[in-house]
Amino acid sequence: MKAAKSLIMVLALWMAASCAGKSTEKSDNQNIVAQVSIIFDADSAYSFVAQQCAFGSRVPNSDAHKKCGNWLTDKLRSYGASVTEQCADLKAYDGTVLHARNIIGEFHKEKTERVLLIAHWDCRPWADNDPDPNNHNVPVMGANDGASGVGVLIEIARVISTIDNPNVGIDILLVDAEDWGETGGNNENSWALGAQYWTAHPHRADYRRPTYGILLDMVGDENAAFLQEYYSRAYAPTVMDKIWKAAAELGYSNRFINSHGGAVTDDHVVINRAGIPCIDIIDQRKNSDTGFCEQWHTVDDQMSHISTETLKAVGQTIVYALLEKQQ
Ligand code: AHN
Ligand code: ZN
Repeated sequence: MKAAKSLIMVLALWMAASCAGKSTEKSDNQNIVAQVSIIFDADSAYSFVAQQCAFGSRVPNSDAHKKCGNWLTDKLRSYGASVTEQCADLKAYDGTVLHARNIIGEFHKEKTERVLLIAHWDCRPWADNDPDPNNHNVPVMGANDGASGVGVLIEIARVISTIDNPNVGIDILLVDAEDWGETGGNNENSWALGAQYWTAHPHRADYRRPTYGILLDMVGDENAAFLQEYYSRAYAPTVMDKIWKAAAELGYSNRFINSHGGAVTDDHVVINRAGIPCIDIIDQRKNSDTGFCEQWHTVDDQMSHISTETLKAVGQTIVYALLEKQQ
């Protein structure tokens, strides 16, 4: 019953979004505001975060990593994406060879207008920001740092599977080997190895470059604060304005804050340098030493800090931005 009802809602929404001549863009978008809460199921997103954690820490070369990668691929396929697994042996800064796997799910390949949605699915091998030095070699669970963004994107994949003819095509890029980087110092290239590989080696020869990109990183914490990250503002101000405006229209200005954040070395920098304007929706804290939440790169990055409300704010904002009439 619930499924039938939400299908009708999606159809109504899609008709509203495509009947430009019959009503104003404004009322179409108000209609969408009313509907996104039904379409994006935050409990489902939460369960996708939990399911990744249930494999254990998804550190490259581990059994949990392999199993979770298989699960992500299967999930995207089950929602109708055309999935490519891009495998590569990547050398980390400490010499370790990472058997990395980028997972790309493409929806509606025929559409020329495309949006790229990105999250990293690997976990950091060391909780080197933990207050207890005994934990510095323990792998991070990454409920927030990794699994949260991926969970939101798998739920968005489920949403897309319910829509017949969206006005944009969506590419979901789950990048590997983001978090094996060198803390401190200036070894910027030690991070985001999977994204670096993908920009240097398109996953298929005739891959059409998307119009813009949105990276989700640490989007699940109960006290999340999405400040306007520096590189995102510099490279992709139009995308940033679109997303912050969408959040405001949905009533999420408490999470998507109109305030400038710091510069974060992350997958989006690599993607911007490859010519795709891309923002990073990332939880930044002005009053913390690291610039991130307290649990960042500690053994306490666990499901207990993940909030359905935060996942909902992020997921609904993105779905809204994808559905709204292009301006
Ligand atoms: C640095 O700490 C240099 N960048 C943060 C990128 C990151 C790590 N995101 C999640 N984990
Ligand atoms: Zn990290």
